[in-house]
Amino acid sequence: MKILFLEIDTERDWALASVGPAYIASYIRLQGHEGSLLRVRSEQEVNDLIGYIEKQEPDILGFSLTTRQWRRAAYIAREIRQRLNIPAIAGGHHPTFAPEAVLQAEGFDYVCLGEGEEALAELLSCLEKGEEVKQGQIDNIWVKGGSRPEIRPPSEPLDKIPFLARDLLDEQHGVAHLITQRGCPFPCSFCAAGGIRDLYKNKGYLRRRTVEDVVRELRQIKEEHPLNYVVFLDDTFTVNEAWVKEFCQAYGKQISTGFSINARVETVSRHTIDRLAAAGCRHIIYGVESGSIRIRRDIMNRPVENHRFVDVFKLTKEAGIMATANYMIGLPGETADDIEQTLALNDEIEPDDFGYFVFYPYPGTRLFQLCREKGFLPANWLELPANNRQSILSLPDLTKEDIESYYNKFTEVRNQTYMNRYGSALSKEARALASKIFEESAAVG
Ligand code: B12
Ligand code: SF4
Repeated sequence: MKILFLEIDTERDWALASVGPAYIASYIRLQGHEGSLLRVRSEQEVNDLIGYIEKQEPDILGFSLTTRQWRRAAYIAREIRQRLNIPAIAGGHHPTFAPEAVLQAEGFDYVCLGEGEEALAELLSCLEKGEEVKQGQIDNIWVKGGSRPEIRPPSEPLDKIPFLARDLLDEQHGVAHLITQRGCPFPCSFCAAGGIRDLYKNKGYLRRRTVEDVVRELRQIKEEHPLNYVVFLDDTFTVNEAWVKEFCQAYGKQISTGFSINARVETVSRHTIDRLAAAGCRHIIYGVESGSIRIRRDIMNRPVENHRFVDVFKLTKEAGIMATANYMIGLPGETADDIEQTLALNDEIEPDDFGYFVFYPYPGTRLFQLCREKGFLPANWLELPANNRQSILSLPDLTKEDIESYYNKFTEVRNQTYMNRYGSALSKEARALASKIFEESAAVG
């Protein structure tokens, strides 16, 4: 059987395609099926897309979806269905947490809840035999018109899952992306990780590959392609100190290419940072989220003190690692004063760079539930853009205009910080161009 995954780009074409299809493709290829991916670029005409699909003659189409991709994906799936009769399945975070809405839409026949490797392989085998897939027949697969399926236990050990099919990832310039674990143990209320734990009823979702397996994948990449940089996509790379220690020793000796990770300040110590630096770590992205302890503790379920951010950013920079902070604004319960505290914390920690996102209530998160219960979420939320720069919420303490104006303020601060640091080294024209790029990069968020 031949599955064609469609990667739906929205207003921004991400450098990297979704990771889910690349895992699934390598798994189903071992069973004799074929998997490929087409990026549906933001400017792509639907007619061209349909022509391409016709030529490829897939047996089934696969959509891997975040909520941001949903609106365009629904439009594309409908257009395809009106012209071609090819079954379609959707998986990923959005279909996992909003499955009914996906199945109600024209053009989708199946939804995969949670992990997809084994579930899709079973679905393909069934379709290959020409059998009709009955409701409840395949765990994790929700058939249109049927009811919620059972969820199979998470795949383990993770080492048994074949390495990512890199031909589906669209990697460029010798930058390789890796994942060493699935799941996150922390309870942040804005994040989908808690919803995934609930889906698996808290049983065994948090798993990590062995260091040996991760290094084996990297060595294989090095043998086949130039390897210039490694991006670890794990939510929180530093979740287990002993694992990180073992990793740093092996990576430093056998790979040593520069790499970046995502981390939480709560999970790093001076030792960890120094070890990471010695192994080749060049960049750590920390979720700081808010400068207001009240918002972090009472709304985000993350009771960490401000001084921890200050200390960890200092240690990271001293170790020669670039430190980026990510912030959110426009959360339920947040006031203008809280956002001012975020800007003040940013001044204090002086990150090398920072990202800023207007809060979006992703389905499957605690804050989604809260927004719905409190009436902050509009009834037509699925029809609104999910782009992290405009709020879709009606909040009591911040208007949409307040949030937009703070978003612009973050853009201004970021622009100004760059100009103060590097502006004197630039010509007048280069400074004007840099400002323009800042404005535009903020606009695609
Ligand atoms: C790496 C990553 C990225 C990468 C790659 C995107 C991707 N989807 O893979 C990049 C940098 C591009 C990215 C960008 C964004 N991301 Co992101 N990202 C992640 C991250 C940290 C890891 C993904 C991962 O580990 N995948 C590993 C694989 C194994 O898991 P998986 O992707 O879930 O896939 C499995 C199943 O879902 C299923 N499956 C997936 N697709 C399909 C398709 C089919 C047909 C089937 C059958 C099954 C199936 O099978 C897969 C294998 O078991 C996740 C958090 C997380 N832990 O998942 C956030 C996450 C997916 N991202 C998120 C968000 C919000 C974004 C952005 C909007 C960022 C922003 N500005 O805020 C953009 C939007 C991207 C877009 N294309 O529009 C949210 C999505 C929430 C939601 N409901 O939409 C997550 C869950 C984080 C969070 N905040 O909670 N992201
Ligand atoms: S935000 Fe990061 S640390 Fe918090 S639950 Fe999500 S992945 Fe884990």
